[in-house]
Amino acid sequence: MIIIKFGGSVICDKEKPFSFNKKTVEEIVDEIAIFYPEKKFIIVHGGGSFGHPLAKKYRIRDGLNEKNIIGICKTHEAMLMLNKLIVEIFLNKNLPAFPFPPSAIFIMEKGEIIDGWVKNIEEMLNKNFIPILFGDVAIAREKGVDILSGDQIITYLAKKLKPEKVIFLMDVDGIFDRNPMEKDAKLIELINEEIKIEADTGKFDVTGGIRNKIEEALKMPCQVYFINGMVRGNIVKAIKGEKVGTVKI
Ligand code: IP8
Repeated sequence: MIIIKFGGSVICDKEKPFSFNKKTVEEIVDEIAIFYPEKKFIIVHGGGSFGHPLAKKYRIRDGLNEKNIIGICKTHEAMLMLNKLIVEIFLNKNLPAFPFPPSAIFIMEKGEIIDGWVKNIEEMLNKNFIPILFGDVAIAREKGVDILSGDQIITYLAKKLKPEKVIFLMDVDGIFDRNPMEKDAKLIELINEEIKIEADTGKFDVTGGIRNKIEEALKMPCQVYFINGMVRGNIVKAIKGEKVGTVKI
């Protein structure tokens, strides 16, 4: 089984609220279709320009309060809308995509998933469905509600379901040693403990987000790819195990 994250910046235009990159998603799904049903897939997509602007507007990270209860529902509703657009593309290509809203599966505490019910996902997977999850709002023990990111879901699923690999689709070629927009930015082709130590000691100018990705990749009990989801052929390469983007073996 392979878990693929559709990064928010790949499926949406970050600058435009409620924008959806339909053609890009169609092309991504075409690459996945080449391997189905021989390979099983779980898809997790990000919030993109549907979830993030609303999560910010309603201050969901602050937790549940009397002022934001409707906003929490609206954020979840926006994620359902984005999810529907993605699921429709799979179904139109005859691929049995089946949505699993994470708010109905996971419980969080201190920003982490502490509990989740993945039995149904496993069963559907065994029956050849393609479960589709997404970044969502979720119940959180101490603050009522929190944002649950697609990346956190993937770490949890990877530990529980032991996939053969996880592939992150990004809008850049992988993980870089500094901001990829900078002139001298170098792609990190291989992630291992050494790279993590170099990142921790500040040898790279990696942001918290990137350092976090390296740490999470090292925790996953499988191959992890970070590739550019906008470049056609990359997903095929990653699924076949060829050299592309950044890899944690
Ligand atoms: O884009 C965020 O998911 P992510 C989900 O995977 C919401 O971090 C609701 C903003």
